[in-house]
Amino acid sequence: MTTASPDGPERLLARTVSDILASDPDVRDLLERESGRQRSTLQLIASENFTSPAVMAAGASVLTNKYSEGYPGRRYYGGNAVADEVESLARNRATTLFGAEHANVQPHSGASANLGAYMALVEPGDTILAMRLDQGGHLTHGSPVSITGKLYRFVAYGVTPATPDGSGERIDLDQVRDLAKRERPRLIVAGTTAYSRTIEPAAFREIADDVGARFMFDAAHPAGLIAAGEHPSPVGVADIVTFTTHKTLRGPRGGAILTGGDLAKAVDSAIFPGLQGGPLEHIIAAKAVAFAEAARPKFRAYAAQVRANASALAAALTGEGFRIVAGGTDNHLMLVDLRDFDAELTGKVAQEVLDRAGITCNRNQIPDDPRPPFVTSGLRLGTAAETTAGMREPEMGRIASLLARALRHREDEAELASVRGDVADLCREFDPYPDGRAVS
Ligand code: DSN
Repeated sequence: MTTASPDGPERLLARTVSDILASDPDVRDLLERESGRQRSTLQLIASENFTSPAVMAAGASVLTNKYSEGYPGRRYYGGNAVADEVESLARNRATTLFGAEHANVQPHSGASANLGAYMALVEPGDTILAMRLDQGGHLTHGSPVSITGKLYRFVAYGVTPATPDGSGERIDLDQVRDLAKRERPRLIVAGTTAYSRTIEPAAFREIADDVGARFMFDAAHPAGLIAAGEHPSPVGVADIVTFTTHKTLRGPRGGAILTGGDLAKAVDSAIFPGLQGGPLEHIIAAKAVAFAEAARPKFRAYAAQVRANASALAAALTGEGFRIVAGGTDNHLMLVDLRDFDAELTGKVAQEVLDRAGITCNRNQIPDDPRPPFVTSGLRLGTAAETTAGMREPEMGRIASLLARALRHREDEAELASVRGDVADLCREFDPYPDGRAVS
């Protein structure tokens, strides 16, 4: 016999989001449209993925109702017995997954995680050495338009020049070393948003040690690859590792920080009360689900396939006449230089054309791009999402040919409609939510 009322939480959890949102058809219809868009077009944005229904269910749970300022065992509100267990579970799963001593799972985003790491490691006005945004870095690595660029004195390194054989456009470690010796930063940051090659944490550690700097690794992009052993782990090498949970790691939208026990208190205080208020315990529950999923052997196979698919896509695009920055990819993403394919084609136009053809990606500056950031000469593509949907190497060839067809015939609406139809057929074969639970 059950004592739950028909509208109690148990009942709500048993229903689909669409059923529940019958009371708000405006929002229900928007969610259904977005679900349809994600499932009928190709998702090639390198920072996106399809979470499991279990991750989504935890993120849509009753924990959204709970205030839990503080940390497990030290909260400023009552009623946190369950929230404490949820957050402890997420922390334990994160430390086990990555082999870290301490995890803070409260950052609402990668940007919050990075700011928290800076607050734990340096003082306003201190010098930080990080990668230039237009060479593959991130806004929070000191862009003048980010609060990070206003609070700290950033000095930037970049990549080596492009070479015809593809051996260039690698992080310029000689430049990192020279700048570190000249500028004496308190902190060196490794980590990128648009870099297709492996980043060696040990090389940065050595430079940081030479100049007495701390070392932070922003693993937002490769976190899932690191968890699966498909990218060298910065854990135990860097003083602090920040990451997002929604990219290759395939969890809910959010951030996290890993560190040794020595910096645990500084990191925790930086996030709360330093930067944030109440943690999102529903999202923390979803992070816990994702950490457990990423610990399974199936996830290791997934991450290996993500990389194999990225290599296959890069090779197929090269065959279509595109230049791949840095000559290819070691990870889940690639930067496509459009100029060899068509000197007139900008990243902005390519992104818009591909949107019309049902291929979702983002324009991106390539290293030393002659065009401004809003226009660009490149596209960034990633394979994390469509690998989740089940695609493998043969589908990467189909994607490259669809993408090239759309861009070659970009003035021809009938041809774009035909590509869109072929994209929809491909997506029907590889539906990430085959039982229709995209919003539940
Ligand atoms: N917006 C993320 C990305 O696309 O890589 C970085 O914050």
